[in-house]
Amino acid sequence: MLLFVLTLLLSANLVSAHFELQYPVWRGDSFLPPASQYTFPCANVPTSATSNANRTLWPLDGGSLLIDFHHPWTYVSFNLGFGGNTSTFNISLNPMMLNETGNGTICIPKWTLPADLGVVEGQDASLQVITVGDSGTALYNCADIRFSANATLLSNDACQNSSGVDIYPLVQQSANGSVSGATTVTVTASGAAATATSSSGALRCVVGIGADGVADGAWIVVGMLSLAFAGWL
Ligand SMILES: [Cu+2]
Repeated sequence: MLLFVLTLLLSANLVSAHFELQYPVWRGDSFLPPASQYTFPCANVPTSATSNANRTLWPLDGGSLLIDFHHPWTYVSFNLGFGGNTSTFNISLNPMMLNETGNGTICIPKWTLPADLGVVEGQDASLQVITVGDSGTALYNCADIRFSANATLLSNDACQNSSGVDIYPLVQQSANGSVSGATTVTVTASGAAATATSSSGALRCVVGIGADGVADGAWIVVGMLSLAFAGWL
């Protein structure tokens, strides 16, 4: 029986190399059927008594994120839904989609929440992480959290990045494909602390999108990024 279970686990992981939401701890293992990361909004992993009792405590103004990406690259979005058992994730936490490259683990020491969210002590919520790959297919994972002033960020030891893995926001682009130079921002996750630098690296994802025909005209503005990434700097 044990061997059977191990074999099942192994094959499930081989067949579905998508992504793992490691922190906050995901609601349940979405690699195990009947879960499927293709299923909106939370990979067919419902909130249960177990997951409700196992909520990750998150600071009121935002907390750590640890995600293991299994694909060579993907776009990423973070959404929040309030309540103990919500399927409405109507609070977007990133003004711009993020472009993640490389496969491995990325840790964001602190993802700062918008100041006007009105989060209160003891409030339950769920975090939804969506990735979109080159075929336009979306994958979903959710984590159940509870906001608490006593919650801490991940320690430096726990918040480590694999080498060669980067994540950075998409940038504004004109309809003719030009990007105004000085405002290009690349967020590079390295070591325990993510840093932000100016780089042409962010251009790669803009070009990639155009080639896929997804982008059509201008992207919204880099100025908004300061809000989302204030916690990374
Ligand atoms: Cu996959």
